[in-house]
Parts: sequence; structure tokens; C-alpha cells
Amino acid sequence: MNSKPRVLNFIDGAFVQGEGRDTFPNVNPIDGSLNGLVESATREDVDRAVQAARRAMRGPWGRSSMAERGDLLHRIADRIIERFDEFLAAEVADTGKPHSLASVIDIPRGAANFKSFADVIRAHGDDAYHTHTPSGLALNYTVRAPRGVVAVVCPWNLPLLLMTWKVAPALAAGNAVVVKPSEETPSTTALLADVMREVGLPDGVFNVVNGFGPDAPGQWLCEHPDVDAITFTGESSTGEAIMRSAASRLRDVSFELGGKNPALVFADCDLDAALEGTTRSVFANCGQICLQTERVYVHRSIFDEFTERLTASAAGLVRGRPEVPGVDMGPLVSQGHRDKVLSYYAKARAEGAEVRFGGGVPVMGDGLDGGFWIEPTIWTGLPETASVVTDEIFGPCCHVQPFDDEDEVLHMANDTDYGLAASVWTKDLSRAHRVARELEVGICWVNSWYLRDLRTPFGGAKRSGIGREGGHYSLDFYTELRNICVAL
Ligand code: NAD
Ligand code: 6OD
Repeated sequence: MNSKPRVLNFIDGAFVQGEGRDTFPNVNPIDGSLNGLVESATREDVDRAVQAARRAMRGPWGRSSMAERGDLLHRIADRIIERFDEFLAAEVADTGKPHSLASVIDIPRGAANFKSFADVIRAHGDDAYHTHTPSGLALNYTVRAPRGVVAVVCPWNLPLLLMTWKVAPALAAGNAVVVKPSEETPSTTALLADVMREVGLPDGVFNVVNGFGPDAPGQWLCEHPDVDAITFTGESSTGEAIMRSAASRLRDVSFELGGKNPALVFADCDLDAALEGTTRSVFANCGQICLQTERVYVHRSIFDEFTERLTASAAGLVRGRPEVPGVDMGPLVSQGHRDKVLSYYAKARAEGAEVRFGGGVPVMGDGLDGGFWIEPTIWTGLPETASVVTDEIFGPCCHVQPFDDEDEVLHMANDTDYGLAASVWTKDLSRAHRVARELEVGICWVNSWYLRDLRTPFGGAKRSGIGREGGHYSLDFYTELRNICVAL
């Protein structure tokens, strides 16, 4: 008999448990042990969650003021921080990421998203136009109404951070949500449901349905005719499937998808800063951040030194149990994902890469070898057409390519189906601005990486996404903009 706690669905203000629901294991990537079981939502659960959200929209929540919602969002953020240790333990057990990362990024940002969007909504104003006509004056003004019931479909790499990045603006704008967390990482979403209950969010405003994607709760939710809009973070191919679901009844989508992000390292860069930044941008979170660098372009005059020093940085990364001080790299999230990343490690060798570092599975000892550990890996010597240079791998690995001039590196950086992020390392201000404008990406960092201001627009070009979220830009998706024309 398994005494570990179950992760339950949360519908209409209550956790639901009962007969007839399938369960699936929640596996700890650190050692392959069982965290517990997750109850998969049935089709009826998904329907009940959507109907609960619809009822909430018809009740007091649908008429709530921005000030009321702003206050609630602040209380949610405060309560996440009060329960910080529980959130940290749950996130680490699901993902295997080090405490040093989750305690400074995942959990604090998970809370900060609520305060940030509460403040956006409180500061929001409407537009007004005075219209002069031959028969007199009219006043036109805008109002923003909530979209209604929003489906929020989430990935596993930054589970709390990326879920709250969608839930917070949706609630700030007055919508009700049904969240489908990743099947790999459901625990912090369940904890957040408990927080919603504690702070008194009205029943039905926040619902959670657990389970898989295709022919399962993810797809059932996106196909549900009473869902008004779908916000999704995940793989580009999943985005295509969800777009097909959204086509029926013409629902709007907001998509944050895959990337194959370049770093451009010019000869005049601050080499120490470029190495420190590139080490983070390739290996942080074991390479599982959509903004991560997988293609590094380095000016030929510093290529050898840069590559040797990046290799030394990779060699210096400390793997181990998440709570151990000084550990800066965890495992990959699952056996399945490690199989995918290792298949690219094999392809790189088959395509003739020079493996500068890594390329395999480390021996961990200490009871960890049942976990999904992998070596950080650096390749050189491949053409731009090699699969590890073209495909998103989502692992702790990169290919380093020399370049000779700005036009050449811009061409290589932009020659991809993706357009999420880039970083440029140079001390030449003119070059920095010129190159940044030419890069076909949603966000370009100059002399930095993953430096975030939550008021800025965030999203991807090409196959990396549809739409922009962040700050007031999120309101364009989470509200319906209406015009009212009053003849005076
Ligand atoms: P994924 O696409 O496999 O799964 C994401 C979610 O979609 C999961 O909850 C899954 O159950 C659900 N899903 C799968 N098929 C579905 C379907 N047909 N209908 C409805 N739901 C479905 O992505 P992942 O493996 O969890 O995450 C990694 C990917 O996410 C990478 O490609 C990464 O680049 C991308 N990502 C992008 C961003 C961004 O901001 N652009 C952020 C994080 C992750
Ligand atoms: O920082 C954010 O707001 C954000 N959406 C990050 C996405 C990271 C992708 O893995």
C-alpha cells in the first residue's frame, strides 16, 4: 500500500478524489524514486472544471473591481512566500533542480508574478477620444472586459514560475482559469490551489486538472467549447496541435514555444563576463530553459581561448543532491527527456562533432544513479546543417562555431526556424545596438542573459510563439477591448 500523498485535481474550490480516476506516478528525477501518485482528471472532471469557471464568471468574480483583484493577488503572493519551504520542497522533488536555483528563481518569481500583474492592473487606464461630427460631439472610450474562461497549459521546466506567469495576468484581468500542469511536475500547482483556498479566492476561479496532453486532459481542455481562450507554454509541435483544437469556435491563443537561441561573442567583448554569462545560458537548470543558448558563435580571433575556458567552466559544474551547498546542476526532468537528449549526443558524434566535453551519463554514486543525470556537453566542428545545430535539444549542451564578420554571424544566427532569444557580447555600443536590431528574436540580451523586467513584452518570433505577454502587453490577450461611443 502506498502511503505517499496523492496529487489531486482542484475543481470549484475543492480538491476532488474518488473512484474511477486513473493514477500515474510522479517520479523524482534525482534518484528515480516515487514522489507519489497523481490522479488524472476524467473528461467529466475537465467539463466540471470549465463549468465551475463559467459559473464563477457569472457570479461576483465577474463583477469584481481591479482594486479587489489586486489585493487578492498580493495576498496570494504573500502566502506563497509564507509557505516558501513547502513550495521549494515540492518543486525540487518534481524537477530535481538545485535549491540554489529554485530558491532564487522559481519560487520568488512564482510569487512576484502575482504582485507584478496586480500592480499593472491597478495602474491601468483606458483611452478616450473626443469625436467632432457635423451633428455634434461624441465621446469614444475603451473598456477592457475579461475574456472569460482561460485554459492555461503548462510545461515542466519552470513549473510554478511559468504557470503563475499566465495565471496572474488572467486573474488580474478578471478571468477564471482551468490550469493543466505538466504531467511531470504537478505538485506546486496543487500547492497553489491550496493557497487560493486559503486566501479566499471565490470557488471556480482557479481550477486544476491533471494528466497528459494528447487524447487526455490537455486536449480535452483545449477542445472544450466553453473555453474562451488558451494560453500555452511548451514545444512548438504541441502548439500546432493546440492551435487545431483552438480552431473550433475560433478561440484566441497565446503561445510561448521552443527556441534554438544563439549567443554572439565578438572579439571586443569582456571575455570574463561573456564566459560567465554563456556558462549560465547554456547549463543553468540543466539546459532546460526555453531562453537557453544552444548555438554559440565566437569570433575566430578568440575562438580557441573561449572554447577552452567554456570547457573548463563546464568541467567545474558541481552535480549532486539539490540541498547540498555548492551544487549547481541537477538531473534532467525524466527518463524520457534524457533519452531524447542522449539521442542528440549520439547524433552529434555520428555527424562528426568534436566532443570538447561530456557527451554521456555520469556515474553519480551516493544512491543517485537511478536518477536522470547527464553530462554537460560542448561540441565544435559541425556544419550549420547538423541536427544538433538546427534542432531544439533542451539539454545542457551547445555547439561552438567560429565566425569572421558581423554579416556572417547575423546570417548564421537568423538562419533558423526559431526566434525566441539571443545574447550579444561586445563592448562596442554601436555594434551592440546594430546587431540586436537585426536579430529575429523576441528578446535580445546585450552583455547579459535572462535579466528580466516583468513590465517588458515577452514572447517569440517565427516558430517560437504567437503574441506577447508581460506588463500591460498581457492585457491584450487576457481582456477583450471594447469601444463605447456616446453621442453628447
Ligand atoms: P510539451 O509541449 O511537451 O508539453 C507542455 C504541456 O502541453 C504539457 O502540460 C502537456 O501535457 C501539454 N500537451 C501536450 N500535448 C497536448 C495537446 N495535444 N493538447 C493539449 N495539451 C497538450 O512541452 P514540455 O516538454 O513540457 O516543455 C518543454 C518545451 O517547452 C520546450 O520546447 C521549450 O522550449 C518550451 N518552452 C517554451 C517557453 C517559452 O517561453 N517560449 C517556456 C518554457 C518552455
Ligand atoms: O521569465 C519569464 O517570464 C519567462 N516567461 C521565462 C520563460 C522561460 C522558459 O523556459
